[in-house]
Amino acid sequence: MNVGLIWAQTLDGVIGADNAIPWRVPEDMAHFKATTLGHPVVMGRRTWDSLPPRFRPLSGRRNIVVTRDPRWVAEGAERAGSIAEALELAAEPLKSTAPTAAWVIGGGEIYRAALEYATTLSVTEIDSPVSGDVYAPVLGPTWKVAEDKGWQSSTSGLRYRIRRYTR
Ligand code: VY7
Repeated sequence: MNVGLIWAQTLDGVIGADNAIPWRVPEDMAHFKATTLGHPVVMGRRTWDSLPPRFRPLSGRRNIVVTRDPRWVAEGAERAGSIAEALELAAEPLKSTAPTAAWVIGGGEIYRAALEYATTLSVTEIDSPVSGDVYAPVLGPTWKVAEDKGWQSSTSGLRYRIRRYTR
């Protein structure tokens, strides 16, 4: 099973502020949904909390939440005690065929722990210098840009570009 990480960041690497994404780029949300739909998604408990309740669990996807709290439960989510356990859960077939890919969707602590398992990254760069308190992981030199859709203009007025990395 391939493991991908998907995030959106400013050019400075900011991905979050006060447990939220500090910009609104609808085209990136659509890209996020199209990329992850039909695949298991792995997220940290804080990211689960950050989703507006009406969007939890993320529809059309197995939602696996990583937390050290053994008593944590939420409707529509499966709990895992570590990234490794989450990826084992994600790889086990619920339907007739095993999943080909899982997507790790955040946040900062989870991206740093999951990077060693990943072979694909989808990184949206937002050209807006907003400040924040959570950062994207630092990428080592083995990661190469495999696709770059170039700068695009959002209806929000912000410029963004979507890059896929592989190694
Ligand atoms: C997270 C939401 C947050 C706030 C309001 C609505 C990239 C993104 C993420 C995570 C963008 C989000 C949502 C959007 C997705 C909808 C449900 C509602 C869906 C990420 N590149 N971009 N993100 N939702 N990990 N990586 O906006 O979600 O998918 O069904």
